[in-house]
Amino acid sequence: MNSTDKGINENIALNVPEKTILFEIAWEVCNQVGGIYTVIRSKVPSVIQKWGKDNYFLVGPYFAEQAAAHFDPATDFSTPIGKAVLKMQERGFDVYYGQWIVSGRPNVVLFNPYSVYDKLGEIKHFLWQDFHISMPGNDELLDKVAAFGYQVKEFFHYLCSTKFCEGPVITHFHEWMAGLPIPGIRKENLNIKIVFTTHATLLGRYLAMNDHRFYDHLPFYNWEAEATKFNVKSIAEIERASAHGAHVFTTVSEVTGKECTHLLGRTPDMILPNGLNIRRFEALHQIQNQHVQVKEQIHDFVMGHFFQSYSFDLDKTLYFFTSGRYEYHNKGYDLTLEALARLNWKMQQANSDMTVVSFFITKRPFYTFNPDVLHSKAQIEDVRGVCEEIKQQVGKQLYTKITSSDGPYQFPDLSALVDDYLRLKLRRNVQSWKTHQLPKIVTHTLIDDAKDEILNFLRTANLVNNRHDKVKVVYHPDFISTSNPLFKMDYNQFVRGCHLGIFPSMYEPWGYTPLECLASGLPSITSDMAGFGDYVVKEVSGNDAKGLYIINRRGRDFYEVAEDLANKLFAFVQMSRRERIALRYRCEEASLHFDWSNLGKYYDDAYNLVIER
Ligand code: G6P
Ligand code: 1S3
Repeated sequence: MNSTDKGINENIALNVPEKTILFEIAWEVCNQVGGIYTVIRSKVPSVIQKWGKDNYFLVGPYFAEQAAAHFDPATDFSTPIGKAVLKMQERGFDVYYGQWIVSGRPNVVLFNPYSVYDKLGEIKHFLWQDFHISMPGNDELLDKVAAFGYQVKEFFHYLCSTKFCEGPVITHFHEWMAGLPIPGIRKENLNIKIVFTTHATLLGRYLAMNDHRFYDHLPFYNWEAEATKFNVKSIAEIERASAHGAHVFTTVSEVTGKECTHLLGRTPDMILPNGLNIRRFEALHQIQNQHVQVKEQIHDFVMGHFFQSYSFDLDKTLYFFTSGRYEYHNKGYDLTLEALARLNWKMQQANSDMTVVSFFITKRPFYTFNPDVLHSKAQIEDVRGVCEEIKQQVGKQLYTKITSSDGPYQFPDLSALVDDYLRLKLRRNVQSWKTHQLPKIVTHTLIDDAKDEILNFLRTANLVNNRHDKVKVVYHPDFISTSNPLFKMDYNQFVRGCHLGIFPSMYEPWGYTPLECLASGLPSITSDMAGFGDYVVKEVSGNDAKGLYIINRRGRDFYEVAEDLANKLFAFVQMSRRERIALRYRCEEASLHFDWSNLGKYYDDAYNLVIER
């Protein structure tokens, strides 16, 4: 691969002809679905700095609800792109031009997929006839992708019929949802350069989920047979057509590069690692204060959730968490659970005075919040309310008593200053709140509780929040947000209040979660099978000291790796507070490597190469 040949640390400057125009086309422009949104959005300020605002355009789908919050329509249509949009509108396309309301406010063109639904039959017919891409009739996402792709192709077709394409134009397509126009653009021989980046392969994801020896078997799969088996043939065909049609084909990590070679039949020309806009996270000396503030809020939740049954010392409690889309095996939830069970045993054997509360934040179908969890939370609020009342009463009485006493000064008995009503109220509230039941594992009522893999592991391992367990588990089957009554904070805040993120993925093209931890000043664990982990092993020296722990999973036995992970967790539990504080500073510092101002150079290199070709 080129990136390895040239040395991944080489500083490459953008070297394209003056007035080159860059379009980036992605399904997640103004439309948040997953990680690609983070890539595109976080990159905007640094791209604009290099390209200038007038030479850079993003293209995405138009969905009214998302657009209402993220899109600001233009009033000036006098530019070539504005004029092309008006032309498309004249032809009956529902297309929008304006700015994306994010840092950098880039220009965007958005196409409403529904506006050409009447032509879907014809669009699919030509996809089959021209490129052998078969699109089934009743797949909502594929329909939208086909309709969007058709409009994007028509848009570039129009631009290239004007003088616009006489100057150099680069189009950079991300992922199969946006890649579909590529074969059409090549067939029509439009005068534009094409870069395609795949952020995973769908077939790889399915295979990894179902084959524990996915990487060993990778060179031997028959893509067509496997795609048919998993019923993802259309998407595999789109991925292959996009990869083969691009002048420059790229992906996000070496790990996914290998998958592309075998499943898409083309080795990426280069690797474009994912960065972040680190400045958005930067809090410098504030990271420590923010950690303490948010940790207090997490303490509130933990008191409401656990202290109803029994208590432990919050000053000696560490918060671990894992998060991400629910792919039990791919995301390494299985390994994390096994390691936590081993950690529990190790801490018990060592008679540790620490407690670990481990959060699983993911998305599973549920009915609603568990009423007991909400009830306990409400009850502890009542207890807190009465404590506040007592505080006020005592303060007032103390003041009156001290100031109105004529005799020699004597400090009054504070307990006598609380009246019977409040004593009784407090007693009743506390008694009705306390329970003999164990604290709940899962905060919601799951639709398929009996078959849930996380719960089944915890049941089998008897890691069910027993009083004597040193490792407690809270399974939150929904992403957290400020409107969530249990945590009342967003994900980024939650991260800052924790002590360690655990992400030992088995299949992960890149993986933003550990990088986001790092940028928030939080140590985290990932694996050498995740694109990010693999990159860190090769590119960042002394990573352990920087709070980036990489678990070696490649070619190793699951239980051996689980033991390694448990040992790392145990070592973390044994660190002193002073060591944790120092590590948080080092994490934030190490995250600078991943700022787009540094990693953007790989994109520059891709654009230099596509111009050359
Ligand atoms: C920050 C604060 C310290 C606090 C510490 C707790 O560094 O500035 O005042 O003691 O966090 O750290 P811990 O790792 O124990 O949550
Ligand atoms: C993909 O999103 P995912 O979570 O489906 O793209 C992300 C951005 O490149 C990447 O971080 C992640 O590993 C991929 O899996």
